[in-house]
This record gives sequence, structure tokens and C-alpha cells, in this order.
Amino acid sequence: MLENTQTNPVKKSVREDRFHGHDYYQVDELLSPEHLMARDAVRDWVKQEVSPIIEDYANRHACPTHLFKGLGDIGAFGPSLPAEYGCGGMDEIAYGVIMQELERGDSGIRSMASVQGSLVMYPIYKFGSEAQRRQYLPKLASGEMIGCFGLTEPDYGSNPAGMVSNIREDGDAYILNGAKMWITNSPVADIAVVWAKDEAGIIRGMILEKGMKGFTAPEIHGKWSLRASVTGELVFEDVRVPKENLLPNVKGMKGPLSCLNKARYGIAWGAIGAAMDCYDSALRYSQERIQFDKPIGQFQLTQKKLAEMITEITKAQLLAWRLGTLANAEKATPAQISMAKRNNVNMALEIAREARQIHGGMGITGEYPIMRHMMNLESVITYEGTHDIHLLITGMDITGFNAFQ
Ligand code: TGC
Ligand code: FAD
Repeated sequence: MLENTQTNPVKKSVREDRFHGHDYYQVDELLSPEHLMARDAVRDWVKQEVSPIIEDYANRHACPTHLFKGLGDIGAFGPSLPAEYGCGGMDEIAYGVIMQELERGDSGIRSMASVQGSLVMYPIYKFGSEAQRRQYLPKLASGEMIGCFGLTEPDYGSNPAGMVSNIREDGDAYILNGAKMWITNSPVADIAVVWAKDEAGIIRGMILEKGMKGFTAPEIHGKWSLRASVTGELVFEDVRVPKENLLPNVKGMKGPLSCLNKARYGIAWGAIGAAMDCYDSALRYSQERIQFDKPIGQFQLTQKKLAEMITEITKAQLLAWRLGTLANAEKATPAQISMAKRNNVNMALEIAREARQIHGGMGITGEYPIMRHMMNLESVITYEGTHDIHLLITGMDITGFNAFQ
């Protein structure tokens, strides 16, 4: 008689992380030694620092903020920004594989890194003054300082151009009023990159520091998704923002949207990590779980699920890798990034659902990572542009008709 390995979900235990990567099409051959080294280093770090604690933090709806320093140490913040500001100086594929490994651990951990690197450090690097770069980037890269990005408002999510947050000039400062909603890391952030309209209605970016009078960041409680990531609001009541805190080199929606390109690119890779973790767990479970005196992996219906999963993961890997080569050549278009974000996140969510089925009842417990990934991915498919917004971006690109107007 074959032996079952099902464990008791009621027994409190730290799940052993038995993950290993999957590379059905030898995509590793397309990666450089530097990419592989970065990937493996982050994979090891996730096994040591994230896997043993993540289920507990997610259960408690608490953010493991102590990991910010470790993320800085492994170079997860701004890996493709220049080394002269304390950043990684690597290419876009290295950034991608790092996001993949972090999200393999948890989407919330990847969120910590992608907000900090793509939505806070990138705009400071791209649109900031030299003084702003020197003041903020090294501390953000090391994890000594935490940042957040305020674009979404309570009444303007998919349509951020409608935002009502505003600034008016007052001597050597701007007076900021308004509110932002759903802001990753806001309650723990030292600085916030905030987008608001000036008196002419033009969108401007600025850097706010914690402690500025009239600036608060209350936490949003009760999320059933991304429970290990902290989310909050940003509230501005006559906040006096010194003029030197304005990002001088950008005006209009292309400012925040350029940052989103970076973050969406990272998510296209990150989602592969979550999918791989679900597949890896389901494959092992199918080989170990016995029903009708056979491993369930011997049933054709289980094989169909697993074969479809690895096919979709492989397609997503190739899409991400090609997007990475285009990004390295500075040729990746926003619409190409939208396609990869939309496809890969949806793929990961579908795989999480199928993997849950393969785990049977055990799939709903914290003994396996599946349910946590699945719930996380419900946010990932919504933030950084919803699934349908990305479809409409592709639609606009191929037809030439703008469905948003
Ligand atoms: P539209 O009128 O089309 O364009 C305005 C200006 O922006 C330019 N542009 C872009 N530039 C760079 N990158 C892009 N992706 C761009 N898309 C457009 C455009 O060329 C134009 O430039 P100019 O010089 O002519 O002024 O813009 P629109 O206001 O109609 O917006 C279109 C739409 C719907 C696609 C856009 O609003 C959108 O993407 N909406 C989705 C909102 C979104 O993604 N929000 C994300 C918030 S941040 C977040 O979720 C963080 S989660 C982080 C985590 O925890 O990981
Ligand atoms: P809505 O825009 O109200 O959309 C609701 C539904 O309507 C969606 O299904 C959408 O696809 C659909 N819809 C809207 N417009 C159209 C249309 N034209 N055609 C067809 N369908 C449409 N934002 C930040 O600025 N910074 C952050 O750090 C940040 N972190 C986040 C963290 C989490 C956990 C979450 C959940 C969100 C975060 N966001 C952040 C906000 C996120 O980007 C928005 O939730 C997202 O852009 C969608 O906006 P909304 O929630 O207001 O939905």
C-alpha cells in the first residue's frame, strides 16, 4: 500500500519550503550568468527569510517591515537603476527575475520592492533634481528609508487623470490638499511621491516627508488579500510642501504613467513566481497524495491540469523574457507591457485556482501556499491597472480607437 503524506492542518507548524524552479523550455539558457546569480540569490533569501514567517504574518494581517532592510541588502530596490546612487546597475531582465523570486515568496513582498524601486526611486531618478537623487536614492536603495506612491484617489482609480488633489503656490512652497486611497506602504513610509494638479490643472509630482504638518497616512484594515502588505490612505490638509520638493522634470499624466510601466513590467515577471509556487506544490502533492490506491497524479484529469499549468507558465516565461530584451533595448512599448501584465497575472490566478483543486481540502489551509497566492493575486489583477483596463490599452493599440473617451 502506498503511503499518504497528508499532515494535520490543525497542528501549528512552519511549512517546509520545498520549492524548486521549473524550466520546461530551457529558458535559463536565455539568461546570463548575472541573471542566474541574482535569481538564485533571491530564491535562497526568500527560502530563509520569507517562507518561514509569511504564513504567520498573512494570518495576522501584519506586514513584516523588518524585511525592508534585507530587501535592500539583496539589491531588490531599484536593481536596474544606476549604481552611482547606491542602486543595482543591472539590466531589466535581472530586475524581472528578482521580482519573480520575491513573488514566489509572496505578492506582498514583491509589492514592497516594486513600489519602492519602480514607483518611488524611479520617478526621483527620472524626474528629480540631482539634489533629490543624492538625498533620497541611496537611503531608499538600502532600505533605510521606506517610500510610497500616491496616485489613486477615492473617486479616481482607473481614471487617475480626474484626480482632485491639488496644489497652489504660496511663497516658497505649495499648499497641498486632497486624499489618496489604496496606497501600499503608506502607514510605514518615510516619504511619499504624490501626484496632484497645479492651479493650471497640470499634474505635478512631489516628495512629501512623514511629519509634515497636515499630512497623515491612516491604515486600511480588513483586507482578505495581500494581508502581509500594509495599505493605507494619504490625507493632505493644507500641507506646506517646499518648492524644492517638486519633481522638476515632468508635467502631466505621462509622469505617473511612466512609473507604472516600470512596475507593471515587474509584475509581469512577479506573477510567474506565484504561478510556479502553486504549480510546484500541486505537482508534488499529485505525486504524494494517494486516492483509490494510486497517486492522484496518475489520474488523467490531474495530468490535464498540471500539463496546462506548465504550458501556461512556459508561455508567460517566454513573454516576460522577450519583453525584458525589448526593455533592455528601450523598445518595450506601454501596450506591450500591458499585454504581459494582463496575461501573466491572469495566468497565475487561473493556476492558483487549479492548484487549489489538486490539493483538495488541504488546499484551503495555510499548510500550503496556494490560498494565500490566490487571494493576493486578486489584488494584483486589480492594481497597476485592472485586467480590463489593460485589455482596453491593447485594444486601443491595435485598432487605433480609444475606448476611454
Ligand atoms: P492619455 O490621455 O492616454 O495619456 C496622457 C499622457 O500620458 C502619456 N501616456 C503614457 N506615458 C507613459 N507611459 C504610459 N503607459 C502612458 N500612457 C499614456 C500619453 O502619451 C499622454 O502624453 P502627453 O505628452 O500627450 O500628455 O491618458 P488617460 O488619462 O486617458 O489614461 C489612460 C489610461 C486609462 C490607460 C490610464 O489612466 C491608466 O493606465 N489607468 C490605470 C490606472 C492605474 O494603473 N493605476 C495604478 C495606480 S498605482 C498602483 O496600483 C500601485 S500598486 C503597487 C504595488 O503594491 O505593487
Ligand atoms: P475602479 O476604477 O472603480 O474600477 C472598478 C471596475 O470598473 C474594474 O473592474 C474596472 O476594470 C472597471 N472599469 C473602470 N473603468 C472602465 C472602463 N473605462 N471600461 C471598462 N471597465 C472599466 N494605487 C496607488 O496609487 N498606489 C498604490 O501603492 C496602490 N496600491 C494598491 C494596493 C492594493 C492592495 C490595491 C487593491 C490597490 C492599490 N492601488 C494603489 C490602487 C489601484 O491601482 C486601483 O485599485 C486600481 O487602479 C483600480 O481602481 P479602483 O479600485 O478605483 O477601481
